[in-house]
Amino acid sequence: NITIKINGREVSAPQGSTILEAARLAQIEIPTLCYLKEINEIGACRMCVVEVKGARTLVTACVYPINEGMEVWTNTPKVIESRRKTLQLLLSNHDRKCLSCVRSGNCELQTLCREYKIDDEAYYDGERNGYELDTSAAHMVRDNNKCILCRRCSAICEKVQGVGVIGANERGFKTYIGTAFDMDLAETSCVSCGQCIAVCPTGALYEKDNTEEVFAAIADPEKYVVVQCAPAVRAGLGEAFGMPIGTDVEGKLAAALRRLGFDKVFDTTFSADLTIMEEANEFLDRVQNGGVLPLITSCSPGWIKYCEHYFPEMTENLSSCKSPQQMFGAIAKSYYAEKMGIPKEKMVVVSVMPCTAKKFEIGRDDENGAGVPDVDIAITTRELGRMIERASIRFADLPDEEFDMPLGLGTGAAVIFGATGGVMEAALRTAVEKLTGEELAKLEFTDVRGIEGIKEATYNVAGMDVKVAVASGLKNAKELLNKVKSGEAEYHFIEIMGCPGGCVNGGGQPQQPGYVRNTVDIRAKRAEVLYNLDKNNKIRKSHENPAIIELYDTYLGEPGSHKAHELLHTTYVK
Ligand code: HC1
Repeated sequence: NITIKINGREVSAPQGSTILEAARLAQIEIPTLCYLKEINEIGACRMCVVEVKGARTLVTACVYPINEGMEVWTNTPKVIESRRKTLQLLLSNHDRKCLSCVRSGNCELQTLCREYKIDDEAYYDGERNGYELDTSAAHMVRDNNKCILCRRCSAICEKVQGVGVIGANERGFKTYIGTAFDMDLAETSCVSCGQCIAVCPTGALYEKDNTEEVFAAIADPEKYVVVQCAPAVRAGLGEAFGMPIGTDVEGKLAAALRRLGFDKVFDTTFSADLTIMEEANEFLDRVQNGGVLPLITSCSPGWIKYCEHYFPEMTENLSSCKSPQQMFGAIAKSYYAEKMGIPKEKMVVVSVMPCTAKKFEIGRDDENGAGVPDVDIAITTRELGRMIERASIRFADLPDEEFDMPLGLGTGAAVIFGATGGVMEAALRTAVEKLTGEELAKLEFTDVRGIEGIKEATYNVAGMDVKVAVASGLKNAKELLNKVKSGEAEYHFIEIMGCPGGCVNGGGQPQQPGYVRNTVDIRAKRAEVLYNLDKNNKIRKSHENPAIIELYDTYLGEPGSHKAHELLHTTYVK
């Protein structure tokens, strides 16, 4: 370790640490804006400047390494003046319509401006870059007028997702974040994961807002509006109301949706169980009849788009199962509509998802099992938070309520879909019992749990070694698939989720500021909510969900039946 002094206090930190890291070890906070640990460590924004004894200028703490005996001051008048100038300069070319900005209240620039008392935001006003909004993509809007060029978006797109469709164009004052050749985002190989939105500190990147459509559908007496909620929403929504990361709000979520006026409040866990029935069946079929292996999961639309763009030769490995979101819509508009005597054209299916790619998924081809679109409107966890605010619902004061039946009944296996490894674990609980014909002694497949980017395990099932792998985050997916393609690794079954950590860390979840992202494992805390819900659920295997059993008995027949194929399976483009 190396010992230095920060603000007169002795601090010891490992060799190779930066000033920022050493300060954090001693609970001394230095403000940052562009810095994202291990993703964007470029010292560009200069918010983290500090004074170092003997240095000729202020240094950027996020990239400056410590050395023995160094003396650092983090809050001198000189430091504060420099940070104020940085903020004033950023504001001089910033769209300052903060009152109505989607990020007002949780914008990192706004917070710093308040903390540094920037009451002269026009101080450096001069020439402005006026940018047109890019609204071409189904899932998001890019507004460079609010961009501060921190490059967190392009870093996560390239380094974590391995996609790299946005980056800095031009130089100097003209620098802006854009696509190659200034194409519309919709024309690029953007996979709609929304990770760029999740890390954006300002309102420069945000999801397409579909909340008005939802309010209008609810208010329309001609419409029967049902809502479904993805597993991960209950592990993230509380954060939109200031609750600690890792708060389970399942009961309040159901209560809030009911108060918003939906006719029925259902749960995507129902159709996650259904997905397991179909996918386990598909897996066993491929294993027993020499089908294409490894089978790869298909519930994450960001991953699907990535596969189609970057690994088109592997689309045959994709499960033909629609995602639970889409299966839910297909069943709501067929089985449920028929049972309730509601014309399917009158039914509006809204989904609340932790994911921006779900907005894209609802418009894909072959996602209209009942002859009408499976899902009509997909909103993110954040949009639901805004709807709850707009309807003046006091979220924290809501009682816990239950989802409606029967499409609100899901098992413990289904709720863990929202964490990386969860789909694999859920599928194994069903596939192993089907293969062996015996009840599992232990339901937990802990090897596939945890937030590591790539996990693998081998299970001996009925005399066969079943090799499985799990990847989350598309760069990890790429690494895994390249090993499969080269023959370096061989698996029977692979789960891939587009977002690092799975849906709990989806691009549509409430944003946490950089300093939280850098110091707290958000993914693990949210995943814990789901694993606890699984543990406490009386039913923990998809094939034991009574609502699913009834659906097969009275409507679909067997998993993989003709009717199941018509409603619940889809196709891909190469
Ligand atoms: Fe997901 Fe899924 S787990 S993809 O992350 O398979 O979005 O939560 O709803 O569809 O169930 C997302 C989450 C979600 C689907 C399910």
